[in-house]
Amino acid sequence: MKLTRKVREILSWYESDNPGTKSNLARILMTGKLGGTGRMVILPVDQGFEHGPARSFAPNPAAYDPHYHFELAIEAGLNAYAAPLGPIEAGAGTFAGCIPTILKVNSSNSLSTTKDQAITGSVADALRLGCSAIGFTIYPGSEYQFEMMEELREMAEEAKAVGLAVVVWSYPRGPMLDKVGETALDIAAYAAHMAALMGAHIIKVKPPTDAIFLDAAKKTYQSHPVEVKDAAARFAHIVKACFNGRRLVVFSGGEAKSADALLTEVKAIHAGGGNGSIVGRNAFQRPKEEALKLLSDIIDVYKTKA
Ligand code: FBP
Repeated sequence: MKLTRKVREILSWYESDNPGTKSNLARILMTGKLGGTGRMVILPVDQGFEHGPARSFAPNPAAYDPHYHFELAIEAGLNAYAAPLGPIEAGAGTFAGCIPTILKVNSSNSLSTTKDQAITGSVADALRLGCSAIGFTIYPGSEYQFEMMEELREMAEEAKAVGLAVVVWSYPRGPMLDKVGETALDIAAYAAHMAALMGAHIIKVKPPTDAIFLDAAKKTYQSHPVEVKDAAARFAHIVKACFNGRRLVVFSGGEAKSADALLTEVKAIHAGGGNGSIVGRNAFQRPKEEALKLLSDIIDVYKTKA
């Protein structure tokens, strides 16, 4: 396979990585309908852990079957499918080599009263299952943030040593952050930047709102304003926080919403220079045909020239 100039440029940003990790990044970037463009759409399905099975899959019962998600990601022409150990194992044989997979190696659940994550997969699992990357969540702001960051440091070192890529979900939450704070622009940029600082190849954050949360940051945002009311400018600010665009950054789809609302957000990500979307509930909670249409519309947005 010949890599496009865009993908070669992206790979050149990862100056320290070995050929294995670069090949796995290339695999993700060259797969699917957006292959070669530098943009990505990824299907993440770890909501069974995060929210429980009924909240996740009852709206579209076909999604209780782990094979369903592999098929959805492949049929939609996505770049990759991310999930915890069990679901990846459940389709690993049937779908070997069909789509790059990202093994989510830590998870939280709704029965916990603390903002922490358990390690639920390993680098050895990722290799055994033919995954291209490990996926790891940190909660900047949590009482356990430093433990999570130290776990990420260890697992990222191990993953990179054996040629895997590292995808970091950076989700601010914890005692000092209320709901507004969790997705405020300054906090989202801070979370994205910390993932970059920790050596993530691909950074995943939630779309930022127009709020500025930290008092300490407000003065700077006043003297160096960002057009916070313009969604594309907010996404561009996050891209800047990811080493001025030298790290890939994708944005989550969030709770189920209308196709129009999601597409409006995707257009802003595209205009702001984000690398794409990681859309879970908005994909697998819709009937398959509807999901395929929505994913195809999202892909079409990313295919247009920015
Ligand atoms: P969605 O597109 O369904 O929001 O998925 C993205 C994701 O990061 C999942 O990987 C994760 O399970 C979920 O969001 C967590 O959502 P929340 O933090 O809102 O509970």
